Amino acid sequence: MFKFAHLADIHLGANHHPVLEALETQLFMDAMDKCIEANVDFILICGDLFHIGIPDMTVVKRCAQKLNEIQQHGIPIYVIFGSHDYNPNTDSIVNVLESAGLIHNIVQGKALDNGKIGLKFVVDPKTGVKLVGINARKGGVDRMYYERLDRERLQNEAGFKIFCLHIGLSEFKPPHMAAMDTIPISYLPKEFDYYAGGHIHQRIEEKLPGYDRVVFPGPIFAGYPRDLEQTAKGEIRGFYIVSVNDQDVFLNFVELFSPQAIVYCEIDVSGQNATTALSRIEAQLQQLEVTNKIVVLKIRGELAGGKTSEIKTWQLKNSLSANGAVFVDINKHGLSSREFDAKKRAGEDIPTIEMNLLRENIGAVTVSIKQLQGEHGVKTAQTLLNVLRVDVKANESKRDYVTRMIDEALTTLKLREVLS
Ligand SMILES: [Mn+2]
Repeated sequence: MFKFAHLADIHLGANHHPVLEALETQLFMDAMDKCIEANVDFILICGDLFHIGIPDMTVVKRCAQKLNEIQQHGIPIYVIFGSHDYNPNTDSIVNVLESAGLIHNIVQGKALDNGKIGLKFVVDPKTGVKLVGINARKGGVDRMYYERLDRERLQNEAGFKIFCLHIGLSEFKPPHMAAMDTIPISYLPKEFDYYAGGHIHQRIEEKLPGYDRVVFPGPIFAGYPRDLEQTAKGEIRGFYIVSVNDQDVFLNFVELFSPQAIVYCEIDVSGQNATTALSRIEAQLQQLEVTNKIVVLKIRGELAGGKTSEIKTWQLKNSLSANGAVFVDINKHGLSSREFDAKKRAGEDIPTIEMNLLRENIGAVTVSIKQLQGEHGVKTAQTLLNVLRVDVKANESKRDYVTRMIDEALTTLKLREVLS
């Protein structure tokens, strides 16, 4: 019989508010202590141990101390790197911890003669468990690794096998993560005893023919405000301790952080003017019991008058803090105002509004280049807008982002040859 722990998406260093930062640290320490108490044979961390490649050194120091304590107990920590662990220009802190022998990256791959990618198993010396995995990379490079994976050889290997991944699977994509890039499960080799997932910030425990145990523990706390919101709505955060006894595999989810710690409140202010809305929100918040709680407040709807900025975030935060809240997150993404958003009429989405504005104004463009005139001009402008509105990718350096933007803009304007 043996036991292992499976964690992912710890995101150390993500939270800067003192209360959240303390919780983030505490929950990681708790998780590690529970692994020691349970006497696990090894620990798996499937990506995103840290929130960024080079985090605050105090965060790193605390983590390294704890990893050292785990090592003193003779428990190896096997990892794959997540999308957040990757640093484009230099080594990340996970590379440093690996060099120091505190964690072991299990990814050992090489290109095979037939164009496929072969992965080598890492065997845990104590239990004989065989581990393989793929590190996450930015820009979908890891997707290509999965596509080219030599699955057959991995499938045929005997023994208790674990496949570690840090990518979403199309079959198990939560609806609120619809925009996330995923791979079909058929990219993974079949017949592994356990598929240890990371990257999806939600607990998932599933199976499909050939894939008996597909498990994503989700974060142990929160890498983003949205994680807090999901927790407030009922997601319990924690990790897995998996016990294996001959043919029997038992999954035990260890709870670390529960919705009781958070008060979630969603207020719709549609049809009210800003002043009335603010005082009604204030009144509603006074009804909440928030002492020693984290508060996640979502304000949405279309104001009939006034500006959205008149719903003063600082004022609401102050009154909640005065009532004992330890941290307040206010989300106004779904809030708009009819008066100051007159262009946005019912049924008109942003692309339509942009198209109409471009058509109305294209006549003012006085250049002889056909591509920039009339309907051609409108199309070019809209394509350029779409290119320029793309956000910086997770862990993309500012320099890489600027280069990518310039490059794509030049391609859109067909200026690349002219300038090269
Ligand atoms: Mn993550």
